[in-house]
Amino acid sequence: MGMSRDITAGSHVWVGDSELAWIDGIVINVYAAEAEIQTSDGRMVTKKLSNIYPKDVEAPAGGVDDMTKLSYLHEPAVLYNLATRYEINEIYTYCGNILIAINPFQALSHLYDVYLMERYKGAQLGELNPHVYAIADVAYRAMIKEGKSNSILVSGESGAGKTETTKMLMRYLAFLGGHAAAEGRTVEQQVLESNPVLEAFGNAKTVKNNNSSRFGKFVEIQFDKHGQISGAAIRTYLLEKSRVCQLSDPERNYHCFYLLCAAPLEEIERYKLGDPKSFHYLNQSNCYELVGVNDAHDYLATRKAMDIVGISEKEQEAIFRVVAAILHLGNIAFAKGEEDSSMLQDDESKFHLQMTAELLMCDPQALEVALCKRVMITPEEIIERSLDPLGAAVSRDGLAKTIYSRLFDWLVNKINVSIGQDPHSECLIGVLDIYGFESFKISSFEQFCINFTNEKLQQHFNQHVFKMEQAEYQNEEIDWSYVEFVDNQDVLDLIEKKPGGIISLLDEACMFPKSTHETFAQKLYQTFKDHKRFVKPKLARTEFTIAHYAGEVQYQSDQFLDKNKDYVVPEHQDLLSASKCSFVAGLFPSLPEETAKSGKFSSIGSRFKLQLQQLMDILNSTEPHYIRCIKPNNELKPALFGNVNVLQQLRSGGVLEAIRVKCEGYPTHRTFTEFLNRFAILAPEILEGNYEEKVACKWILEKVGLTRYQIGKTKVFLRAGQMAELDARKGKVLGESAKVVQKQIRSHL
Ligand code: AD9
Ligand code: MG
Repeated sequence: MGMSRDITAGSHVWVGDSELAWIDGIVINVYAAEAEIQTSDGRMVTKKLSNIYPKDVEAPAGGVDDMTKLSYLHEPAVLYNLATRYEINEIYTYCGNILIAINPFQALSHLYDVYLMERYKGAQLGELNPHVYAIADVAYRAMIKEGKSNSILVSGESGAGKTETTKMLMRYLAFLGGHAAAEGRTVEQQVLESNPVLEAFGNAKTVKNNNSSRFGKFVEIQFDKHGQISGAAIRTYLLEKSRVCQLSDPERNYHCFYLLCAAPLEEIERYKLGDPKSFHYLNQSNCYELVGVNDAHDYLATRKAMDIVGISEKEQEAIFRVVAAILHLGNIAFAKGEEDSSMLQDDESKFHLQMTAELLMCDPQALEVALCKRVMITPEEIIERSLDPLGAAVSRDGLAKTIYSRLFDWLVNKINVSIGQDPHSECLIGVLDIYGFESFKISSFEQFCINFTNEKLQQHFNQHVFKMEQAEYQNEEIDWSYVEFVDNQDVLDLIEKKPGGIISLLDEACMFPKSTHETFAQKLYQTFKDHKRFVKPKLARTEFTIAHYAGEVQYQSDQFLDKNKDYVVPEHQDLLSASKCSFVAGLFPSLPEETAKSGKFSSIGSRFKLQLQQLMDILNSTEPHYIRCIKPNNELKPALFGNVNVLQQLRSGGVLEAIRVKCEGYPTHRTFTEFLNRFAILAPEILEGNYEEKVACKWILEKVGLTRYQIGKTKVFLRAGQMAELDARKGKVLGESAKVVQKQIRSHL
């Protein structure tokens, strides 16, 4: 929505630009529905009036630290403000009480000094520069004062800085709620040291981030009645399993594999490891080393962190033995045997099979059978069926993925047990570090789950922003009853409604033996042919598109059925639950007879939905705070601010949506004094009378002829565009008085 009325020759404006998203310029001529503009890089362009936005010529040079201080709250103003600040390393900006954090891609150590922590302690929000510490401080104070739990939701795309931000939040909370002179392992130390442990096993280098978290995380820090940290719980979501056995250049597998290959010689020999290049699970990519990372050092650091979180020496040995076993397992290759069966490819594969069995402490023969054969149980008989080499490789990879994900879950559980929950804690601060909205050329089930998460969080966010706005209106006692609020419930229904939503239909398809992804896709097309948020792309046979709040995403349904089935092959289960190593056996507790034999699948989608609902329940019982991380460029370089890129993230992070919600109501709030300072010139007569500020403001607004504004107890509330109208009027008055002056000057000559 442009603000065409106010645009005249000489107006400073923003116009759309294919490269920069927005560029500023000056209007030269206005025609009926278009204007001719000279852009600041010297071009002449013609644009529709409806696509032209006014530029605030009175905006301060270094930008404003809170978007709500912008006179015109629109997309170009928001973008320009962030860019201006980023240029001078002001990476944090508020948008009301939301913190926007733009990744500096360089160490700004002055921003995180301990003395700064001292300064933020107890400071009012807005008193100091915007900062992560300020948000953590507000959450902590609110918790202490109101005895209510708080949460801090950190979001953003991969590489935007969520995990770094989360760690700063945790450090600051540990600083506030730590035990001053405590010795040994304190709860807060354990909480902090859980980070390197989880990162070693759950992070990997991807194209987008050298230390990308491949799982979602919610850390709940519990406090006692003195405001000291008394316990913690970590919940994780959807670890990316496929990475264990499938890599693409130039990514890496999980850090722990490379760390172990760089372990002290004694361990390397014990596990018969060596160059990472010799392992199939690592050598599918050509990337082995990371710039600035020393795997040998990190291996020891990880062991140390494990000590602190309470993982015993013996357990650590078992953990890394399992990691080594997975590497050997990956090197077992299969060749065609008799008929459709498969056999170990060569002596090398036999060696790796032997090693895998040794490390997992299970029977090598049984391992080979579990990899190459399947038992089929029919009502009449039990049949042993051979797998062909391809099937055996799939079986091997399945086993590797299962072992790894169980290992990860074990670690999370162990850390939780070891840190301990405080049963008496009444208040907590939850910190959420979760994957942001994703849209790839080929988006699959993982993106579907991730984007579902983001829809859920978006709804929570919108409701919160809306509520905060209303609270402000209520405080000022203005009428807001007609301000409408549109949210994304329709997308959520499409995905999670029971019955009938996509997840339900997927589960049905998974239970029905004859379904294929084609029949699943047909079912979706049929069911949702009239759904506003569902699109069948032209010519599509199995793809479908969802119109998410952050944009359309096309999903490829090919692997939805497989990926939704969390199914452990009973042969694998039996093999490992019989391991002589209690640690390994413990990863595979035997299942009740019935579930094991029925082959009934458990749905990842439904389980995830449940987990998400539990998360939302917790979040709903807390006072939320939001941090939106932004990745300013894809080169991961400092001082590069890509407009188009940033805008896309402001959109998918809901910042623009929050602004839309604000714009539905009264996006501009000004105290009476601020308002008069800017606009008294529109009614100079009020300067003569001795009017009350409120009356004076009203006088001006009436004189200008604005209508739908509101006057509160201390502030003027303007609808979108009204500030620009007032400025335009002011410009005219100034122009006229300038003309008068010029005339006078001329007549004097
Ligand atoms: V992912 O979704 O887990 O792939 P994150 O978590 O959003 O992603 P991360 O926190 O890992 O991103 O940040 C990526 C990199 O940006 C870090 O490894 C740092 O090199 C860099 N970074 C992020 N935030 C800061 C910061 N405040 N100061 C300096 C930063 N560097
Ligand atoms: Mg991360």
